[in-house]
Amino acid sequence: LELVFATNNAHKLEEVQAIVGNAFIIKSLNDIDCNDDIPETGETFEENAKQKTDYLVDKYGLYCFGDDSGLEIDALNGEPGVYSARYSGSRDMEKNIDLVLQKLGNTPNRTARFKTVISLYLNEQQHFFEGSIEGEIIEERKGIDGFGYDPIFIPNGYDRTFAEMTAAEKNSISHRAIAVGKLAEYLKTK
Ligand code: ITT
Repeated sequence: LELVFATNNAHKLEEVQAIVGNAFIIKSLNDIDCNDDIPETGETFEENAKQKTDYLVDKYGLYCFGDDSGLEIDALNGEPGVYSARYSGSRDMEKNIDLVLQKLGNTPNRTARFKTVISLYLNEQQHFFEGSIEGEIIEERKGIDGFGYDPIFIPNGYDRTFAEMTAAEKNSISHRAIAVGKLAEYLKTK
């Protein structure tokens, strides 16, 4: 089975490829010569994930999946949430992380979670698969691996950030690993 992954984020592509192994074949947007910046205007991860697959279905009629994800911080009322990629107004992750740390200041309540919702369009049917991981936001960056907000997030039960873990370690516990695991289980039944 071949599915197009509706993402422009090379880190997501790499993580999902590593997680699925040979369970199914992933084609990137590059593989189908699509350079489009797919619109994301929804208010929930579900809506945005569906917009990504709807776009490919409408334009190319392809079976595909999309990942919409982000970081929800309790003390910021769930922000950055669906605005995670552009929280500071740009995709500059230095600025996005600075803004989170500045807004949190030295508040003791630092609980947060990463969430991923995967939208799958296959055989004329729409499905969603979710994953989340609880943790906390630390006061300064640690680690250089991973991407996005990984340097400031420590998952519960660990003493290192996602950015201090190997890719294999992050990919065994992450929100994305959980959602992709559910996707792969579902695809096995097809
Ligand atoms: P596509 O829409 O093209 O897939 P994107 O980067 O715009 O790529 P999202 O709209 O889903 O993706 O935004 C998610 C943002 O949340 C992402 O840019 C990161 O800043 C952050 N994020 C998502 N998953 C993450 C992870 O595993 N580790 C750290 N940050 C993550």
